[in-house]
Amino acid sequence: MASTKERIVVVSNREPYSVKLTLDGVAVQKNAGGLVSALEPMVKQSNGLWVCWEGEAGSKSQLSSVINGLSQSEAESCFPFAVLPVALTDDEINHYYNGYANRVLWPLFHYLVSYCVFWDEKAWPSYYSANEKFAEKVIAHSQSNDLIWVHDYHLMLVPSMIRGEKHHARIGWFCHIPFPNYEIYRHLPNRVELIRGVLGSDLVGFHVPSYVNHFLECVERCLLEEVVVDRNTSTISYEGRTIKVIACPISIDADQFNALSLGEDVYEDSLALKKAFNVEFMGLGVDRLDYTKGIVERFKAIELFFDKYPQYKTKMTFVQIGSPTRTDVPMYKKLKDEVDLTLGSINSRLAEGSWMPIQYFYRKFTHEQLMPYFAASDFCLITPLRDGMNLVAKEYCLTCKDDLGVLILSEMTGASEEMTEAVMVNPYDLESMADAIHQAITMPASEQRQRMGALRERIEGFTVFDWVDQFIKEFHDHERLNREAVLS
Ligand code: ADQ
Repeated sequence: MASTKERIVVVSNREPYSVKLTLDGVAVQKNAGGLVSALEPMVKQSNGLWVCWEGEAGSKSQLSSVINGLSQSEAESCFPFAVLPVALTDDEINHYYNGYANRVLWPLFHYLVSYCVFWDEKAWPSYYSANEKFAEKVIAHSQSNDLIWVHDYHLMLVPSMIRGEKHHARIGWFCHIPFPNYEIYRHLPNRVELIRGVLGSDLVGFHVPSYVNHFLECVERCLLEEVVVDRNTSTISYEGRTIKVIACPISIDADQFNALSLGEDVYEDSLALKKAFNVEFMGLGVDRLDYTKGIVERFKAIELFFDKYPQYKTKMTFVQIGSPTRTDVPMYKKLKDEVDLTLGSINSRLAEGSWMPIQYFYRKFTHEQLMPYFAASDFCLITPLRDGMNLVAKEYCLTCKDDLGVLILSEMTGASEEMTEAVMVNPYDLESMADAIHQAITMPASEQRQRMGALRERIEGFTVFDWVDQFIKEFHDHERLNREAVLS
């Protein structure tokens, strides 16, 4: 937990709350995802701050326009802590968020180098200036004892920018996506600046040990004799400071998912779903419609499954829930077309009567709405080409009724390093995925319970709240060791 004297200052691109001006006043809604729920109590108890992008200019839900229209007491009653929005120009949004962050860093860190758009000359300057704006906001509003916790690949330069102004600032950075090995990372023209940016932190966190190793390797290869990397202690000596690098796997709010799964209508709704699809077996995929999630390959594996095991035609349906995401980025529009085309060709070739091999919903579901789908599924197919962690895998395991259900998981996810009882697949190997589906629907109940029980226990034993506590504890431990080293 945070010590009593320190405030937690969270810095993230995404805002923790959505706001809307209504006739009755301001409607505030917590943004979905465990991150806000996990950090909210900590920021609130420590009287801390949250620095984030203000949202789309001119929109009714733009944070700053709503906040500016409120008195201080109104603002205080709306949010449990101070939210400090950062204003970005349209150009910055296009070239920083839709540009450098999501057309360079996102594909590259997911090993999809050919998806990177390196030719946008405004991308890097916009990324730099947007990071400067976040850093300036933190510099203007933070105090010396604050623990400043910066999140994700959008803001890799912020730690060093803050340190440049406040040499003794206490800064952590956490990366929610994979960190690639040097052979991939070296493609980045700004690879050195980004590493220097992150090394402004005292503590750097990744989901799993392999990302830690990749980062240490990249630091060593990019900065050569400027750094000393100690692999045994996972520390880096740089510019007279020691930076600790840790693996700290994010998880979910287990109590919340256990409670949601026991919701009044979940079981009945799950039976109704299977009845509506008129099948014996149901499989499920839940993702943002992102090319890293491997949805097209998954559909092709399902087609192969029905070709290889035709006895399951009309008996099994696969349901894919894909929520729209980053719709302003051209690659995402292209992916949507590709998913639609693949789906159309499979369904038109294999459909029999009213039975469809794949049912597809292109819209966002709330967690409550997902529950009956999780509960009705005999297996969940989580097959990203790469994924930092993947929380849907963990959410599914807590929602399976009586531990019945099979998780089929891509070995390219961070989750696969922890969730070893899942049926592992290579998302590029369609045949192995088709066979894994067959293994799942023929798996004896006793084996399902054994695997799922172990997965559930592990998730319940380390929740998203433990993740926050671990990061902060590691921060304090690292500070203490640094102090002791100075004294000795
Ligand atoms: P994401 O890429 O967004 O997150 P993921 O971890 O799978 O991926 O999901 C985050 C949340 O979004 C989950 O709570 C999930 O239920 C929800 N979600 C996903 N698809 C949905 C859909 N179609 N409808 C409704 N809800 C949906 C990034 C990284 C991940 C990492 C997280 C957290 O890419 O690897 O696990 O951050 O660090």
